[in-house]
Amino acid sequence: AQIAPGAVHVPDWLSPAEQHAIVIACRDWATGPVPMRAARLPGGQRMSVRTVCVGWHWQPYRYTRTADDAGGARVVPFPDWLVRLGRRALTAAYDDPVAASRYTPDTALINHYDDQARMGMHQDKDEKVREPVVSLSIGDACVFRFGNTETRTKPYTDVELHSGDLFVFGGPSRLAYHGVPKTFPGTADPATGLKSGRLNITMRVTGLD
Ligand code: MD3
Ligand code: FE
Repeated sequence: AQIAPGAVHVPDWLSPAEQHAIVIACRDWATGPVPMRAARLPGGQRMSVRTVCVGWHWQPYRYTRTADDAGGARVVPFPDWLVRLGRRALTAAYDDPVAASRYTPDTALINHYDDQARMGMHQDKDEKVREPVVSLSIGDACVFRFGNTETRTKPYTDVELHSGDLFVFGGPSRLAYHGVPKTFPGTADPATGLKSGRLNITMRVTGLD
């Protein structure tokens, strides 16, 4: 369903087997050279979600190749299977096979939400290009708040995201404010392999080299 121009929600897109494979990959990354951590904001506060990155390392509010805020190791390369998954995601969301075949995400941010974690309303504008963002949800359901491009307040649309859902944000929606005001603890199917909480994978094109 199109929530706004360029913002497309595809419920139940990932199969249980794909969700399980992604959980295993995220667990490997989370315990790899740059461990999953709660990023520290410039003001000093820690984010309530924990994040691990592949391709580029995101720290509020820039991308680096080495995690100088998390031990200094080099982040793992962006895997080809994730590029292919990103192209399938664009194919599912938009009627534009040529754009889908050219889509080449080079970074993914993997956020884990425990039962208390939230994501305040923000824009994603640390990327230098405005290619679509692909979002995959696994584990507990949540309320995703999709706002407008002008303010972090109303008007916004609340959408429930469930395990396996795909959301693509491109075109006029690419710079919309968005956030996660709550999750629904204990709603996940344990078959994904995720023990608790909610996992969100966002693929992006940084435009960096
Ligand atoms: C709309 N993540 O990592 S995913 C983020 O569920 C982030 O962890 C949330 O916001 C999460 O930056 C929301 C949905 C999402 C991701 C990126 C977007 C929506 C977006 C970029 C532009 C517009
Ligand atoms: Fe975001």
